[in-house]
Amino acid sequence: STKPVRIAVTGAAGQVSYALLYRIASGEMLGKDQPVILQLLELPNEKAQAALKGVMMELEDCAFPLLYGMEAHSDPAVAFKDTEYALLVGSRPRGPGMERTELLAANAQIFTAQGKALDAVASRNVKVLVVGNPANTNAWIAMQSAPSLPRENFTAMLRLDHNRALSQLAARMGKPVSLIKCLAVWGNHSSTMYPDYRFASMEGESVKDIINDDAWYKDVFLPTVAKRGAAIIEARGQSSAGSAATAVIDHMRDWVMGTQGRWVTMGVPSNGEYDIPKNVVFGYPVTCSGGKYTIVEGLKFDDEFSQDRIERTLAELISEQDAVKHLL
Ligand code: NAX
Repeated sequence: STKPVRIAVTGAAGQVSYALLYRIASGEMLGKDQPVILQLLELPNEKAQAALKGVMMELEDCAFPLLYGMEAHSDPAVAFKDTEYALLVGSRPRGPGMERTELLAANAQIFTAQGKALDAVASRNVKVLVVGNPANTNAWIAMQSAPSLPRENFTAMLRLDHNRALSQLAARMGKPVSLIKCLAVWGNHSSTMYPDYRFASMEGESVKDIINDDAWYKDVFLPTVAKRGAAIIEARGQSSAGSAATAVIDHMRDWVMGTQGRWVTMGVPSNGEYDIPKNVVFGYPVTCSGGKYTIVEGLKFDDEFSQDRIERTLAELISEQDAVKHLL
């Protein structure tokens, strides 16, 4: 279609957005024939709005043929008007000495307001991706604050964890990432997530059998994926941005265009799959087709290690919900 679609991006002057907006405008997310209008949201303060103007000047200087329009906003109730896609990247970072509960509360406020704004003015089909941390709980808050929108339209980003896990497995086997199928990352986008290679295959063979090294899996692979964000900060002095933007593009493109049966990981509200309580936004393996995702069902959790990992990441999500639910 040649009709442009409206894409809202929050935290638009931040570093993830700086790596993301050019790729959306060049057609990497929705395809090279889909014109876009960017509705960019930043904090109302002068510094943030000035930085946003600078990003928009650069986007203008790219002369992207697909970029039909751009808007700068400081109010979500305006920024989300008629938007078909909402990428909620901005959130409150942990300040010095800030308690976890304070951080959760600050974000609860942001994502309650943004959920309400989506509910009021966005397209009824809006596809929402929450990137800002704590991503799963923020997505849950936005979803709870938008009762007139379909629950399944609210998702959280675990794709960066998925991609990190893919690359580590591929490197260990000395094979291209594209050959690995059926990897899953369960749970929260945090160090408790569970990257699970039990069902993964490469050229028809079990990845677990090919690697055949349980100690490597448990003592090297799992902590490497879990601590990768911290390792990037340590090395670069700043948190992941290029890889995070790539994961946003992957998540949205796959959701919209489909995965042709391939599994990917998305944080989505549970309907009770794998005994996760309803509405908890949980990392699940999914396939996508026709603009919808389907949770991969029927996988067995018959080993104690996996059961324990799922319980741990679920417990963390429940405790995050408990810390904020009185604020909704
Ligand atoms: P930055 O601090 O560079 O940018 C965040 C931007 O959001 C800032 O410009 C800020 O002014 C803006 N902002 C804050 N509150 C806002 C609000 N209420 N409305 C609109 N804008 C608001 O952070 P950046 O490195 O870009 O990271 C963005 C978020 O992504 C962080 O919460 C970060 O923790 C999270 N991440 C999540 C990842 C994931 O896999 N789910 C990976 C990447 C990233 O670390």
